[in-house]
Amino acid sequence: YKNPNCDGNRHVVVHLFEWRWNDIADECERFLGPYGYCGVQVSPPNEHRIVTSPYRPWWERYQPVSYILVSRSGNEQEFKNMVEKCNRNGVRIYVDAVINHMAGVGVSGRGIAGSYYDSGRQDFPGVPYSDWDFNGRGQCSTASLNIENYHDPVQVRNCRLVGLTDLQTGKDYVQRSIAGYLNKLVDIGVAGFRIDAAKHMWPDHIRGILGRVNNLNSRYFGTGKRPFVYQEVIDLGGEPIKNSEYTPIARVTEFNHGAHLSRAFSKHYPLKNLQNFGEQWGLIHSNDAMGFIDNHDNQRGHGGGGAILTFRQSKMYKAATAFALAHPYGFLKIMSSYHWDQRIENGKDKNDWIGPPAYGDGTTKPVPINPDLTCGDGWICEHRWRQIYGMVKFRNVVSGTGLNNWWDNGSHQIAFSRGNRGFVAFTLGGDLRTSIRSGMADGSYCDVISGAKVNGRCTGKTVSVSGGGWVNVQLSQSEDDAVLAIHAESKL
Ligand code: ARE
Ligand code: CA
Repeated sequence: YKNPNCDGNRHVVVHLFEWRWNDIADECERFLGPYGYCGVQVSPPNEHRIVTSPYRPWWERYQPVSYILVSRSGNEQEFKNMVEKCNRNGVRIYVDAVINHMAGVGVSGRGIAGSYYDSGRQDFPGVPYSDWDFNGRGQCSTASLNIENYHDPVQVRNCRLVGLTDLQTGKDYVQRSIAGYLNKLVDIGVAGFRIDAAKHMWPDHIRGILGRVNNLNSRYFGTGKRPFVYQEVIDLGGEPIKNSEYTPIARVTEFNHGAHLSRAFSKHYPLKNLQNFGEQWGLIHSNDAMGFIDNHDNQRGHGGGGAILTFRQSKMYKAATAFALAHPYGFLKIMSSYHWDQRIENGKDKNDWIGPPAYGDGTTKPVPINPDLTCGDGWICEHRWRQIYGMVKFRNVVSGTGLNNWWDNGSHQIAFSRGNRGFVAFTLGGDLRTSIRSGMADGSYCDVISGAKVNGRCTGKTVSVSGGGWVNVQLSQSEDDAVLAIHAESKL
């Protein structure tokens, strides 16, 4: 379950948070395929609650009503078309699987596909699940039936996460229902899953469910391939539940990866400290990790939080992302966000619920593309920022090499090579103008941060390597970016 099943030499996933299936299909063809992305994490595709107070928050999609493939992003036919078109363009689809729970208690009505539900009675006929499929007094000991104490692992698994009706994921019937949903997706051609709220499921239950999941569709993946799985377990230390309980099963989200890099690129400590970044910093093994700077929760103060860099601190964010993409650690995911107006009161964003750009009736807007490749209508599209897609390509080009020729100035300036395939330099403190040893062949290269190699010419800074691998680094503190990067395929 740890192999992402990428097509060819592709290594990075993008989370197209709240995008419609039709837009993702187009994006695979016009951008993600050509620019070398491996795949897309999509928002939950199953039927969910329609929340009207607040009006249509993004988080309504984390409240399942059934496993019918109708959601705010589109219907089943649109989902199938997307998977087909993306796979045809070499881009994989990973589904955010919300399987620990159903909708929050105390509401009834119809979900977005029209299925009736009554979460007060724990009745979800669209699956169907009934009261006896959920954890109750027999399994959860808190008076509220909610998780009240993260230091009690039984509560964390058997009680309700923020009031969400908690499934008995150990039950044969529940496992079969969940596996039925995942198998439908696998048969359509998805390449894997993010397991939402995996911390709230017993590891053995996840094992049991995955054991019932089919091999990937051989039409796209060849025979005998298992889905890629990454489990959402927030382990920032200090709680009894450890990500190491989950790494024997499949990959795990490594929240400390982005937390450390966010602190480093916010200058909480000198960049030179990153010399031994990785497992030596207490991170889980590189092959077990799904790494990222920010995600859809912690970019708005949900789930984990802390001083996480986001698109709002764009220069530092691009530099932190560039470091992550240049460094060999982990399998990586890029966040692709939409804009919302923050309203911070007492340190909390009152607008943390705001959903995607939408029309008055709550329907999500399409993603318009500007001539300079950026997106309009409130879609941020970090994955289309030149500094980010340039480094996604860098990661593909240097794949399989190690980290060599570490250089630092003892403080906020660093540089390193990736074998003889790539070289990066960073400064967060003062101009960086010096020659640094690299593994690169002598010649002229195009810096893929300030520009790109287009038709053999460089639209950004040209960088010369001479004298047997010495890079003439010219990177001033006042430039738009704190990074310079060249690779074997940006040679002029
Ligand atoms: C919403 C409302 C709630 C309401 C509930 C039920 O906001 O007020 O009670 O509905 O009606 C998302 C949102 C939630 C939202 C939920 C359902 O973030 O606000 O609740 O959808 O609509 C923990 C979990 C972790 C989880 C984070 C958010 O361990 O798994 O909380 N992350 C995933 C998703 C979320 C999603 C869910 C799970 C639920 O990524 O987007 O919630 O499907 C410490 C602990 C962490 C803990 C963290 C925050 O750091 O170590 O384990 O994360 O605190 O509590
Ligand atoms: Ca649970």
